[in-house]
Order: sequence, then structure tokens, then C-alpha cells
Amino acid sequence: MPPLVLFLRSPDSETSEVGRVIPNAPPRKSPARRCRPNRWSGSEVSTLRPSGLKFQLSGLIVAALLTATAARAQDAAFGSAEKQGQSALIGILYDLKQTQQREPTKENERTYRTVIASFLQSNWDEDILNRYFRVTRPVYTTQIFIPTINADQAPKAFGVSDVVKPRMWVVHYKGQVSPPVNGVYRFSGDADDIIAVRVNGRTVLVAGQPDCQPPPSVWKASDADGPNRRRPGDWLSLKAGDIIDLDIIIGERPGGSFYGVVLYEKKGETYPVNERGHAVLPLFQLAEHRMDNPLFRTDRPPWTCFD
Ligand SMILES: [Ca+2]
Repeated sequence: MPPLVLFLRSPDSETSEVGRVIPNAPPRKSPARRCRPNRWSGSEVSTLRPSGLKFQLSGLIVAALLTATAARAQDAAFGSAEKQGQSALIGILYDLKQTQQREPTKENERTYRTVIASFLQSNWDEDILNRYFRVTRPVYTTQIFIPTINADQAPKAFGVSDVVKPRMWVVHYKGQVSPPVNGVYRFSGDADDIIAVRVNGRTVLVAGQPDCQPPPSVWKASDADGPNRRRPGDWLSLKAGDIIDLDIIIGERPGGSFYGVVLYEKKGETYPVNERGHAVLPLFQLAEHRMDNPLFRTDRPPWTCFD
């Protein structure tokens, strides 16, 4: 069963791209980095299923069901402990706060950015991440879309919430993929705090919080950011059937709220625009999983993933 994701909207907020809930009130300064609890609105919470069937839930009776469903959705957002019957990206969690022997490291929120930059600068040399606590159990996922949730969901998804505090972590996903048809593609994405994509050994996208990103010497976007800091990556000529080595990292520095998303764009393709005039790009998916989210589309053929 593919991961189940809830799309939440409260009456006094609007949802921006992609999945972040932004209050209508003026933005706060530093507290904006802190996690805001989801506020439920029973009449507007929709549960989405692969069939596309959408139904409205309301009232106290369903509150418990919603809570349980939300917990499952958050657990699955980073991936599942077991493959769900299809090829998938494999994700490994690293905790930069401790060594493999679970001794404290010298890293702090200031040096977190340096470690990320060093990893990317070294062409994603895993020896750099292997200096830190590497969780044995991986997760598997067929898409990168983590709606705004508490960063503690990452250690929880990997079954290590008792030994990994929810900050200064990195998840490294990797897999071999192929696009559905020949074309010129680019990934785009955003994260709170950091996301980066590498294709065939070359970094093609780095996005996220500015104070977490490596210097431009590591990677620089060739095009302007899209709406809400959605950053486009490098254009790539890709052929269906050709095996592409794909690496993606996501990471959280201070703790609090996390989200991350990877979309893609095919040159020459015309995409519909939403009510704000922003192109609605397809979510990068390796398995069909329809989601009723107006901020991206999931009606395109999935990419192929190889074991
Ligand atoms: Ca964050």
C-alpha cells in the first residue's frame, strides 16, 4: 500500500506550495522556524486514497480516527520499513550529533551546514556521513513528499526515536531510476531545512533554508526560484530505459518543523497553473499514487525504479 498523506487546511490559514500551512497573520520572525501544530477542521479534512475517492469527515466521532490516520501518514512520509511490493528508493538516516559508538560529536547547528557543504563538495562521499551515527534500519519510499510535520517523525520512521533527538539529522535516499519517456527534465524542490539531488554523480539541485545551504561554489541554480522558494535544478537530457543513479538528501538542522518535496518538469510540456498563476508540476513518483493536492499533480506516469 502506498504511503497515505493527509492534506490539511484550517479555516484561518492557507496552504502554500507545497504543503506548508501559512497563517494569514503576518509572518513571525524566528518562531517561524518552530513547529506549528496542525489545527484540525473536521469539516475540511479530506482523506485521500489511491483510487482518488475523496470523502469528507467531520465531528468528534472521527477525531480518534483522524489522529490515528495522521500518525500513520506521518510515519509513512519518510518511507516504510518494508518495501511495499515495488522497487523504491532506499533511505538511510544519519545523526550528526553522535558517532556510531553513540558518543557526542563536535557538530552543532553552526557546523551542520559545513558538514552538508563538505558532503556535497566531495561529490557525496558517504565516508563523511559515515563518521556519524548511521541507523541500521533503512526505509523505502516511491516519492519525496513530506508535508509539514514535526521533525521528530524522522527518527520515529527509522525506529530510533529513543536514541536520536529530532535535530541535526540527514536522510540519504538512493536508487536507480528512469523517466517514463525520453526528454529534457529538471527536478525542483524545497525543504525546511535542506534538500539536494544528485543525478549520475553530479549535484543538480540544492534548496531549502538559506542558512543551511552550502556556498554557491558547491552548486548554483541557473534559473530563478519559483513560487515560495521552489527551486529549479539543472536541465538533464534523459532517456526512458536508461538507468540513472539518483541520490537525494533531506535534512533538519534545528528541529521543530520539517518538510520536503521533489517535483519535476519536462521541457516543452505545458502544465496547468493554479489560482495563483503558478505552474502545477508533477510530483516525482516511482509508483502510481494519486493525491488530491492542488499544489502538485500526480496524474503522470511514474518513473521506473530498478532494484
Ligand atoms: Ca526545519
